[in-house]
Amino acid sequence: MNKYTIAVVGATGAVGTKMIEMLESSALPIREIKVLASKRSAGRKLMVNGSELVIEETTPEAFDGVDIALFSAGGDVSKQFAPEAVKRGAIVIDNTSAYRMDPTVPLVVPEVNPEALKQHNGIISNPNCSTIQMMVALDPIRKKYGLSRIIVSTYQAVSGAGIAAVKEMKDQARKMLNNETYEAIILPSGGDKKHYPIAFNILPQIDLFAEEGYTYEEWKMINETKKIMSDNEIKISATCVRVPVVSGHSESIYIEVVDESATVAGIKEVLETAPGVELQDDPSVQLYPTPLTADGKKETFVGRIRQDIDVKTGYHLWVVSDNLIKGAALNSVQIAEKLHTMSLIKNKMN
Ligand code: 25A
Ligand code: L14
Repeated sequence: MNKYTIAVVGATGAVGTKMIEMLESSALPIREIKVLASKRSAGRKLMVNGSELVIEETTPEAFDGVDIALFSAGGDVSKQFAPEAVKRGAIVIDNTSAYRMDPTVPLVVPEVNPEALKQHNGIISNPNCSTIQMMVALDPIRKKYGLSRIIVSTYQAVSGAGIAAVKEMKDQARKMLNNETYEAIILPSGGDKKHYPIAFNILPQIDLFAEEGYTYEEWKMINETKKIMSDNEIKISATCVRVPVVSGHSESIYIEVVDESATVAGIKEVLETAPGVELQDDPSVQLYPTPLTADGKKETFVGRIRQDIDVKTGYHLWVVSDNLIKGAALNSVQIAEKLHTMSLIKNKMN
């Protein structure tokens, strides 16, 4: 059987670390994992599958002999090195926003649009974490009842902003509890002018502000949803909010379905057997998903399904998933697995 050499770019980061974990438990035939990061981390060692791997600096030559490269080191690193990896015959699965809206690049959630992989030209984009879990929960409903509108408010975990942001939140919390002075350096966005504490707080800004008063994170959810669902007509709006949670994004989602015969029971039945979904919905025993119960899990959890009070075809859902797992690392590894089963990877050892 073919075995692949897989590179993880950004291997020391919040997402890269999880990518290695997901590869360790994947059924993909793996010859070798190469761990790449910035110069800062080169020479440090990481334990992978019981053996010590030395972190290498990400350079064009580091991709020689690589079959699959998983990128999660920020958009600039992807723009600089993804074309170099492709030039050397690797297939790139990119977890940043660099190529997601490029019409020649498939944007894939394997449960939803795996067939888009057939059109790849070397680079495949992994959608934004908030978009992925929303697609996993809503696409089965759309397939059964049609979907005309989505209004989503997110409650996003700090780990999405990287390891340093989590440290910042914990430091702030410790200092606030001790009545010490604290500082805010990273959030809401490292690239913006002002910074606010996240500990014991909520920030209605993720990423920078863009057109019409929406942030880039909100535009990503809007545009990526249309691309993944291949539906430019769907009405969708998003409000993205950072909450003081370490891992696990939560979303309050309002949808309008097309089919008037839809019911709460029907939607539950659809989600009961939907791939990647676990229904946790029983108010009588207070069963609903939370970020802590979703932490470390692969599934997208759905609960609190209710019909809207006024709109007959309107429904509300509460959707939670681990942003570093299904939202990033797992989805990327599942894309690699799909490429393998669909025989879409050129293997150098053939
Ligand atoms: O919006 P974008 O552009 O798409 O951005 C994506 C970014 O969002 C994060 C992810 O950060 C990514 O960088 N992210 C979180 N969730 C995501 C999701 N679902 C997500 N992105 C997409 N989808 P991250 O924290 O997970 O990972 C950052 C990794 O990037 C590596 N890196 C940075 N520059 C690089 C690079 N790798 C290669 N070449 C470059 N030029 C980075 O590796 C990390 O792995 P690192 O080794 O440089 O950093 C980790 C070590 O370095 C220390 N450190 C960090 N900053 C500094 C530093 N030391 C000194 N000075 C510093 N300024 C850390 O302590 C750690 O030891
Ligand atoms: O576009 O929670 O994938 O800060 C992932 C992390 C956007 C921001 C992306 C976060 C980023 C998000």
